[in-house]
Amino acid sequence: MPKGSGSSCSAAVKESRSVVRKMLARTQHEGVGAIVRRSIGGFELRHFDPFLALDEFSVTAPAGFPDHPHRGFETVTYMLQGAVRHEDFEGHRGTIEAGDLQWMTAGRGIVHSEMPAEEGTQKGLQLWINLSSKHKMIEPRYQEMPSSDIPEAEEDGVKVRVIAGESLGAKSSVYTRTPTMYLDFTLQPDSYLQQPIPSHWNAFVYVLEGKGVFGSARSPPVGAHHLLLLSPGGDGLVAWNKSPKLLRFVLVGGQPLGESVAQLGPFVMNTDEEIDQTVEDFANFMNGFEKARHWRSEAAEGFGF
Ligand code: FJE
Ligand code: FE
Repeated sequence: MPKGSGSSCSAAVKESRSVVRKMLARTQHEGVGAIVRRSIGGFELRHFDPFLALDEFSVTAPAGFPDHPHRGFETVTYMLQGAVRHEDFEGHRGTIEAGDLQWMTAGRGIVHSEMPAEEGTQKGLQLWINLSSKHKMIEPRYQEMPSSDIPEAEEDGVKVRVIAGESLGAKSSVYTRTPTMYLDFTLQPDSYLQQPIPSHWNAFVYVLEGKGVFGSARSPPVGAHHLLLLSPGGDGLVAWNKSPKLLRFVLVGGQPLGESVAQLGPFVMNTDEEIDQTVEDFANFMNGFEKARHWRSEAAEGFGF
């Protein structure tokens, strides 16, 4: 166990969860010319309830994610570098810049484009969170937060940006329809962290930068682009930066839904029949996709689609 008790804000973890699976996210093509490192949602790990996908994306114009639909879940886009311009079929639009968050509840249907807004390479994380059967067809909703509105806390060489949930006394105002925590940690060399996690939640770490030791002081250091699935049980996570460089990782946890998952690309429902219905709704501009009939994004028009 780590030495010292920290200050009043840092809650002690009695028994850390351990790492039960480690996966390197390899690059693949997605959208149009975009590159993603998909860790959850790929062939090796279809889902990790309630999480459907985790993409570390990298896009340079003219590549991007032009007009496409979503139904039945939420997409959480957290920018690390550059900016992404989004437009949807209801006229909602904006730019997600480095450090900004877009929490999009697609619900019954969103059609949108997500394209580079700047020169150079735009990087970020996109997490897909499933919605329970009773929330899959809710009205679409956005929660958007510029970087300056994301709560931060710092203590003993550990900095956290709280995307969702609570850490080191800082709390996010994002409403998570499926109960979720999402924390962006930066650890100075020779620092360590204790973070409580609700005991029945599934939780994972994704390393962005540097090397970290997770779960047990004796476990081997893990570098960037690795996904670590944490064991069930325990009351949280202990992590160390034993390297001479900064360590940055996200810790994400969520309450499992325990429901069946039927997925066809960006449509995620509970049954094959509901997927068939969704394909029909999208093709016929019904049940939430009405506005898709006459809509093209400006980004797509620019390409002559
Ligand atoms: C897409 C399915 C998709 N990963 N990471 C089909 F999911 C997407 C898509 C994305 C995406 C977007 C961003 Cl900003 C980041 C992502 C998949 O948009 F474009 C198609 N055609
Ligand atoms: Fe999308």
